[in-house]
Amino acid sequence: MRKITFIILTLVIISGCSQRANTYFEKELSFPDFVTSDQKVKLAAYVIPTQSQYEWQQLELTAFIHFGINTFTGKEWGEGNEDPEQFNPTDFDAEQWVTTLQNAGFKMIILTAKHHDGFCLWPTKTTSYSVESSSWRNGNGDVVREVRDACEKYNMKFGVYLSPWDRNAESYGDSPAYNEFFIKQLTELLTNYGDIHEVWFDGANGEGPNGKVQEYNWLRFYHVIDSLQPAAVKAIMGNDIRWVGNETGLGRETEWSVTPLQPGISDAIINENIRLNISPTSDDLGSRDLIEESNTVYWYPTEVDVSIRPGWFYHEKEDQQVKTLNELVDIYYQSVGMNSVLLLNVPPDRRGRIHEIDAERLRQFGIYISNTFSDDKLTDGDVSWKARSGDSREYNVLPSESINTIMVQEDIKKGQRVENFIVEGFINNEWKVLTKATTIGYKRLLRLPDTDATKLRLTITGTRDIANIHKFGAYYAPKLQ
Ligand code: FUL
Repeated sequence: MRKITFIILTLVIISGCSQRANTYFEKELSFPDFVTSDQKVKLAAYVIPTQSQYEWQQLELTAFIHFGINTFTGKEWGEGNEDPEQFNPTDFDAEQWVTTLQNAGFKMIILTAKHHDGFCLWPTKTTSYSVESSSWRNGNGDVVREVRDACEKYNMKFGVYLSPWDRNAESYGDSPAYNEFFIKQLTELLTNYGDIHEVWFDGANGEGPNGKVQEYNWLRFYHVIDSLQPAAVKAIMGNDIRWVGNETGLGRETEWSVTPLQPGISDAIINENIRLNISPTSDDLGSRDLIEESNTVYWYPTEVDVSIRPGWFYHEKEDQQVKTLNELVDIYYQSVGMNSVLLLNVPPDRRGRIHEIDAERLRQFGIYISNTFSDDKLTDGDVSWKARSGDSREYNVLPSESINTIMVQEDIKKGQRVENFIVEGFINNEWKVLTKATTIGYKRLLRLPDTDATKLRLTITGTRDIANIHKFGAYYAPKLQ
């Protein structure tokens, strides 16, 4: 029966009746054998996010907190044999983390509950290598609890990073035993700390003490998350949120949220990624050519993870290397402005506080972004409209205002469709091309030289099906040094 429904949906879309029928494919679509290459591209335009993916995308700004034994040893990757006594923040203040980030516009915190060294920031029953064996709060502390409570208090979303790679666990490398151990840890985190909104799995993998490489049971890990926290998105080695492919804060100019790429969690997926010659770092993950070669496509949007400092963990020697406001703003344009969510890492120091330099930079960033984007210079950009290839719409700029930033959004609840577009400005009684770009997706930001255009015109020059333009905005972003 499901198969028949699916075939009917497919036929409705490729026959062109889809605009009336509201037919979409949530998260995943396997192409039936009978469709042509062009029809595949059209069908891909009907793949939409799940509710959790959609809510996640709207967060735009999310924060990573790398905190753990490395904070106290100066390392980036602990060996797993560091003395837990060393973990001893002197002025731990999770509320300071949450309020600092929230005031800067961040909507979620993802905490490294366990990094590769295996040291757990909560009193787990699975190992003694945790805060329980540290001198902090005489072994009675629980970082996960305090961060979770602070998030609750300030209405901030909360996620966990649980490193599958564990350099302390004895069972690591003994695959079934370690998978059980890992599932117990995951279960503790997903049962004892209220709502978890994102689970972040890094792909790093090493040999265990027995010299064997650990084989993770990803499907069971997924199952645990889906049953205990069905609204949580699974990131990176998870199949809801994709790694953008670098750690420098740079999204793609052309970023399709619909892609045949999936995280390499099984031989079948690994082989399909090889057949299509794709990985998270590929330039092209969603072009027409690639979709035509694909058997299945997924809504799998990108997250841009980058640290405010050179390292992921706090090191005093990097205090003067905190990213400048200018750099943070560039990162914002290259992540949120390129159809991604920004995951900015802000590592607390040995006191257990976000350092003053980082806090001040975040404050400046929050003010800059909110001042710029709360002041839309258009009178009529909020109207949604539908565009076929070649369709345009004109917008009015408020009198005597300069602009230098354009924002366009598609209604991704109806899929991602726009392949290219042009923005023109009406200057001295003439239309002049201001900028051209490819994809839009959830949000696209484009920078321009300052312009005094009195009207703007958006033309959708290419789209995979009727595009749903959700919002068009124009702003003035003050110059930075
Ligand atoms: C990487 C890890 O190896 C880094 O230490 C950091 O946690 C980063 C976010 O992911 O793969």
